[in-house]
Amino acid sequence: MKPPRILSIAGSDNSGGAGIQADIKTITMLRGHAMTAITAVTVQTSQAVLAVHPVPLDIIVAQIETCLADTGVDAIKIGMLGSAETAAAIGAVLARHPAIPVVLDPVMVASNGDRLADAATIASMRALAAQAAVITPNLPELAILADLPGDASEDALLAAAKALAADWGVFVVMKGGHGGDAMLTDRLIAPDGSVQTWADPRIDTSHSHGTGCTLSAALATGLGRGEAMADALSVARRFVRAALKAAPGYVARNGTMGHGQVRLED
Ligand code: PXL
Repeated sequence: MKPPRILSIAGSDNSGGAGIQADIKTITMLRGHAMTAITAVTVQTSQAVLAVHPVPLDIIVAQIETCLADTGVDAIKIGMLGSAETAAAIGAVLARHPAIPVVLDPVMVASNGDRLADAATIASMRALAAQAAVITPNLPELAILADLPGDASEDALLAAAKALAADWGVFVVMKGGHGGDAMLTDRLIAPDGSVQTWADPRIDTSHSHGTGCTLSAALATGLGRGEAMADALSVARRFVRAALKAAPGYVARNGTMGHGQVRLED
């Protein structure tokens, strides 16, 4: 079988740990063919996003359309959108390709704490979510999508995730990384409200820059290969955990994961 063709629509992280760069490494390590539509060029360090340079809308759309028309696309991962207009334009393209599974990572804040989406972009994410096969919010992102306060209980967040899954007809991966427990629990909520749970000891590292990008790119790669949602998520979680354990530690904190060192077959 040929490698699955995975299109990442996301922002560039010049530090190489997150965004498009994390996606290309992840898709490649999982034996997919990575293609890109860059929405914005960011300038960032492990500590801060210093600048965001949006890519013109027609160039974003042209990057997507050429991949679809030429190589072909088995699955799409969407990360940083950059603007509400970009989200709407991507939605219009996706509407013409309803058979391609879409993983939407509702990127709002970089792991160094800087914002990557304004209020209008977040509002337009909701419309895009209804076109996705699966969305992958962390706990703060889920609270914002569901209009809950930032200190909402995990029970309230789970109920909200079930409601979003039903309303939008999507799977919701409720990522537990921002929870405080020593056991990290990720949940997969199906549109019918059924829940599958994965729990593992939290990996003790401060180098978690790019975990969300990496998980969503890995999930897209599995879906593009034709794997069922739960199977693709299992592999994606293993990939993230292995890359976290392999983080090289170039900087004091919030450094890159070790994508290139992952050997899942070991
Ligand atoms: O992980 C969120 C994210 C998404 N996209 C880009 C990023 C980051 C975090 O740093 O840089 C481009």
